[in-house]
Amino acid sequence: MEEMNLLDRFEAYVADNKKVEPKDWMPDAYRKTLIRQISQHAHSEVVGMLPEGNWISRAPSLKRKAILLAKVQDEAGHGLYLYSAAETLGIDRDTLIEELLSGKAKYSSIFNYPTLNWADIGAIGWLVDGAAIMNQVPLCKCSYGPYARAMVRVCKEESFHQRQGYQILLTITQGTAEQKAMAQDALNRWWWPSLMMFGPSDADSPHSATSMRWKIKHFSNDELRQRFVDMTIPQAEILGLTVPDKDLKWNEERGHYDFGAIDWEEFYNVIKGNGPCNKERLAARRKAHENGAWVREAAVAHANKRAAKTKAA
Ligand code: FAQ
Repeated sequence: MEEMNLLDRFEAYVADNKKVEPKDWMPDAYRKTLIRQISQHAHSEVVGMLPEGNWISRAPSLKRKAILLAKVQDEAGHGLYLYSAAETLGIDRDTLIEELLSGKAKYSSIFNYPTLNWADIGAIGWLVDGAAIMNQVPLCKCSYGPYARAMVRVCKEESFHQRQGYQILLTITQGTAEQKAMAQDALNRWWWPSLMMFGPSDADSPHSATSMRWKIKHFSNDELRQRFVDMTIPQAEILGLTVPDKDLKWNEERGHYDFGAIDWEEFYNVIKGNGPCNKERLAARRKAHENGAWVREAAVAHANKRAAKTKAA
């Protein structure tokens, strides 16, 4: 039997739903696209702390504050798991952080929108975490072992996040007419950016075909976006809120909701760095990085001291 070359063997291996581990042979393009996706995902978790962090000191009660604080800390944890997963591919964390801070690396478009009022915190949990789960549950089956395993825990936590957001909105929508209007306003502003989180439509998604063949992605951007719309509309109805899309309607034949056209110009503008908060977000991350320099230096000094002690012993 003719021997299969490494690439063919790799393709057959992932097609068989087997996991690739850090020391296994993998094509350069597989490694590269995973570093790209996992690091972008890690940056998103970390930058994603900023819009909600903005409301920790202004949460309406001690209980809401404690919940929000825990959620934002969870996002930091997700960033750490994901940076660690990316590092197993042979890239170091300093390089990844440098790529974020220099503006070279992308992070999710959604975190470049402002949080203007408390209802926005509900909308982020409900829609942004809801979209994140829809996209990330299939990643628990990603062909790359360390990423898939990290995603299991991330998804459990995101599920709690989604519920806390929905519960905030459920409370607000049962309040005064003014509170209900605040919730509607939040939905109006977060709806379309949440749909954009799934990425460009399939016809314009350069990475999807290969990533699906390699079982990094199991569903296309449009498939997941459609699932999200189908799941979310009944939830909006329970809240008594209206999704800001005049073209939205149930399509009996397809068994899905039809929805209006996404403003892709806005999406590409945001990912190019020109969204409402891109500059503010990167400035905040740069400042946090500078302020944390002494912690990194102290950790290195401590590690060196311990290493010297072990050597001397
Ligand atoms: N924003 O060919 P595709 C969260 C880029 S975490 C910015 O379709 P792919 C938790 C894409 O990178 C949210 N850029 O690419 C949380 C590529 O650019 P490149 C983040 C985007 O990789 C909640 C180009 O467009 N989740 O929310 C976006 O096959 C609440 C072409 O796109 C993940 O990262 C976008 N929305 O599919 C935290 C999940 N979409 O690299 C705090 C993992 C696309 O060639 C509070 N990632 N681009 O320069 C994925 O599943 C995929 O990477 C996609 C994009 C689906 C995002």
